[in-house]
Amino acid sequence: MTQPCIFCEIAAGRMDAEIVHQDERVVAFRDIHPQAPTHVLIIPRKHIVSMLEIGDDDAPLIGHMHVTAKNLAQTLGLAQRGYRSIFNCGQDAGQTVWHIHLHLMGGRSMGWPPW
Ligand code: D5M
Repeated sequence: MTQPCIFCEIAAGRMDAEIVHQDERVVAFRDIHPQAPTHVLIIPRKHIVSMLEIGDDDAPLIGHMHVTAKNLAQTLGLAQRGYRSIFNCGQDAGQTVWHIHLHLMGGRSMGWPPW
């Protein structure tokens, strides 16, 4: 039997997560392995395996994820110094969970490029 998608389980409320925002299209919760003082994942309720799978119809959803990141950056106190938002797509980018998620990170200075 195939394993259920853990992010679908969180979105459905069947798996615990520290949720910081949810609406009809997205859920945002704290990353269990934070890479910054504030590290939140914003996921769509719709199961999309990777950013390679999005289509034109998903453009409003992806836009809503970015607006949600901006709103959360403001409410979580990241607006003044800034934040980073990242989609990891595929193996070389380090994607490990196969349900798209926008990382929102802030609370420390970050380097570039991200090796
Ligand atoms: O990032 C996947 C991220 O997902 C990684 O930073 C850990 C996080 N993660 C994995 N499982 C959970 C649960 N159950 N709650 C919260 N955060 C989780 P990627 O871009 O795929 O490398």
